Amino acid sequence: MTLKDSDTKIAELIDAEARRQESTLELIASENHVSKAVMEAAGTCLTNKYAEGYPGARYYGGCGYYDEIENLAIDRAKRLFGCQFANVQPHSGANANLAAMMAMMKPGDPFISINLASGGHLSHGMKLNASAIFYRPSHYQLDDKTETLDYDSVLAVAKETKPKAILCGYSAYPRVIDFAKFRAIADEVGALLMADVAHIAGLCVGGAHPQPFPHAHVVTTTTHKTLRGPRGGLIMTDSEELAKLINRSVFPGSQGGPLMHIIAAKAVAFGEALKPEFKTYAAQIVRNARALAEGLMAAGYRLQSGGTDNHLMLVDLRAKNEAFTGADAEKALEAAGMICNKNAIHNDPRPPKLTSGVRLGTPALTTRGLKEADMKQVAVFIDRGICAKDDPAELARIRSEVAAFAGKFPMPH
Ligand code: DSN
Repeated sequence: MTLKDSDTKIAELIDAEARRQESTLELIASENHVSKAVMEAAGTCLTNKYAEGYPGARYYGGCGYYDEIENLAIDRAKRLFGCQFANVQPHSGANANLAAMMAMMKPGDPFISINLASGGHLSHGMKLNASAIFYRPSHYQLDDKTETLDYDSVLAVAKETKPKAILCGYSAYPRVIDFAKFRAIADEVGALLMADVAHIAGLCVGGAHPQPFPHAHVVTTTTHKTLRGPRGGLIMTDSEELAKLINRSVFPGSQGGPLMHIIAAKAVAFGEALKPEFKTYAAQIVRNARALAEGLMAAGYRLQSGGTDNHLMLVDLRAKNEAFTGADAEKALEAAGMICNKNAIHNDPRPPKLTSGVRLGTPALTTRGLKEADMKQVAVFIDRGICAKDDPAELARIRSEVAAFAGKFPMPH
C-alpha cells in the first residue's frame, strides 16, 4: 500500500513540503537538496534491520549485505578525505562530536573551542550540552578588528588551560580555517586537534577549502550540508589507536543499532562526491557566495569580516538600518519566499532570539543550478524583502516573483 493510500494526511504534508522547497529559495547555510539516488537509498528496506556492531562483527544474523554497504561507505569516506579510518555510524553531527570527545578525553578533561555566539556549535561546549556537562570547555576568541580567527588567542587560551583537545570548525564562520596553524598550537601544548568540518566538508573534498588531514588528529562532520548526503554524522582519523577508541565510543559508547538505510545513502552521497562534477559544484558554491556577498554589500549591508571565502556569510543588517534585527529579517524573508536564519554578529549587543544579522549560504541554491548572475538577482530579492518587512502586500508581491524565479531552477533528479 502506498503512503498516499495508507496515510493521506502525512502524504499531503510531505507533498506540501516538496512544493514549499521548490517554490522558495533555500539560503540556510547548513541545508542542501540531495539527489534522487540519495533519497531513494534512504527510503529502503534497510530500515528494517538491526546491525549493531561493525562489519564482520555484528550482534545479529543476516547482516551480510549490511557489511558490504557499510564497508563501501567507509572506503568512500576515506578516499574523499584522504585518511586511514572512518566510522560512518553516528546518527548526527552532535553524536559524532560526543563520540569523538569520548575517544579523546576522560570526563572532566579540559578542551578549547569557540563559543556558540562567535560562530561555534552547541556540541563544542555550550553549557547545557553534554560537551560542557561532561568536559570542561574554555573559549578562544575572534579578533575584534578583523572579525576572523585570532590564532594568538587560541595559543594563549591553550597555554593557560592545557586542554586535552583543541576544537576548530564552525557553524557560522565565513573564512578559511588554517588547520596547519591549529596543529602547530596543538603540538605546542600537547593537545589533540579535532576539526569539525560539518559546514565545509563538501568544500574540503571538492577542492574549494583546504583539507583537515593530515593536520587534524580527529575529523568529524555531518553528511547533509555541503557534502549533500542524508542527515547524519561521520568521524575520521589517521590513528589506529584513536580509531579503536572512536569505534568503541560510537558503539556501544553512545549509540545502539546503526541506521543502515542512512549509511547506504551516505555511501551513495560519498560516491557522488568522488565524481569530478562535485569539484565543479564545490567551486560554484564559493563563487555564488562571493556574488551574493557583493550584491548585498552593494545594497548597503555590511558583512562580518568584510566578505566570504566559503559557502556562507554573516550579514550585519545595522549598516543598512540600525533598527533592523535578524529576527525581523528572517520573518520578512520567509514571507517573501527566502529561507534563512537570524544569526548573531560578532559582539552583537542584541540577544540570540533577536540578533543583528542573518546567516546566508549558497549550497542549496548552487545544487539547483543558480550561477553568479542569478545570485545578484537573489541579493536584490533579499534587500527588497528586508526593506519591506512591515509591508505585507509588498512581501506577497516579492513572494510570487521569487516563486516564478525559483521555478526556473529544478530540484535535483
Ligand atoms: N544547526 C547547524 C547549522 O545550522 O549550522 C549546525 O549543526
